Amino acid sequence: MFTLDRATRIFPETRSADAVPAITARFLQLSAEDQLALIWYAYLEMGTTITVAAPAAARMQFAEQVLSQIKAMNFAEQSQVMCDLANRSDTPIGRTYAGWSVNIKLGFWYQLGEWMAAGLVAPIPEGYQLSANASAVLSSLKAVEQGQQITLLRNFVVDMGYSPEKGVGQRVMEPVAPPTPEQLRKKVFIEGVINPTVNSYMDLLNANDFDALIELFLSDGALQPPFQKPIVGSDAILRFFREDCQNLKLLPERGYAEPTEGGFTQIKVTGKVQTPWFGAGVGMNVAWRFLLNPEGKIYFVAIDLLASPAELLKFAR
Ligand code: 45D
Repeated sequence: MFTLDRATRIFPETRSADAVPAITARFLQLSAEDQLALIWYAYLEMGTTITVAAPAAARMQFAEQVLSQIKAMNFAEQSQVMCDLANRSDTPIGRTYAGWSVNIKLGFWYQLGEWMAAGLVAPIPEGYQLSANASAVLSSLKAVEQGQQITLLRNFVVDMGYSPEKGVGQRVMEPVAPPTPEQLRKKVFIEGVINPTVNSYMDLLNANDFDALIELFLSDGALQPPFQKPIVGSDAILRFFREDCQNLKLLPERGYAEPTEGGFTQIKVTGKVQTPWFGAGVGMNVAWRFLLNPEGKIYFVAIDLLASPAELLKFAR
């Protein structure tokens, strides 16, 4: 029978973007000053080709207090706050930050970036010289696809701050918006796959209909986001959907389904995903690897960020 561990290894020919964990590991070796400057340079560079969407006010309200506290500080204090976050130091702001959902963290940095550019928050010192290692990490980052670049930036931001026991404690998230009304929903078409569960998965996630979406999963099912451990159990998966998955756009293109042991079915689908932060500006190349039980419920699904566009067409038979 399938165990979670075995499920994670279905479709082993799928190659994910190894550059992301590799560059992240090198980034984490850098000093806080280098980390902040590197992100700044990368962000500026990306800004010449893609625009990040301003976060909605509903999201920003959760970071507002900390943001105004920072705005009232002098430059030296502001730089210290940012270094403390990068250093994961135990400070009140570091603790508050760690409790925020990914999108609140991104919104917080978005605002600081705007203020840095406007001269309201301490900029990266003029003429700041990256260390040789930091320059090398920045070159590597610039060399990968845009979808991998934004994943790297997101990773950098997510891991900052201080959480005494990772993952535990009060989590602060933006409110969950109501799902898209029925008449406005669109349906995906996946070449090569006719499977009601997989199609519903895509359509319900695109409609932000998380309560219906979670019904597709077995109660002990698991979902593995890119570069993360599987999230196990429908309660935890539902929380993840509500917290991190609003307004995603899934654009599956093609796939392949085959029966496997115990009456289970494994299905691989490839296509693109857009994040609300960059809209149609960045399409990330992804694979979904589903394992469905004989009743068509999801026992496991992994989402992989693919190494290259060539992976979109790779279906070993
Ligand atoms: O430190 O089927 C400054 C799941 C300098 C769900 C800065 C999914 C100083 C199931 C510039 C100010 C979610 C798994 C910092 C599918 C400094 C499912 C600011 C996949 C930090 C398909 C930096 C979804 C800033 C996917 C503002 C793959 C950086 C979603 C901003 C991927 C970076 C979403 C932003 C990604 C990055 C979003 C906004 C990768 C956003 C990335």
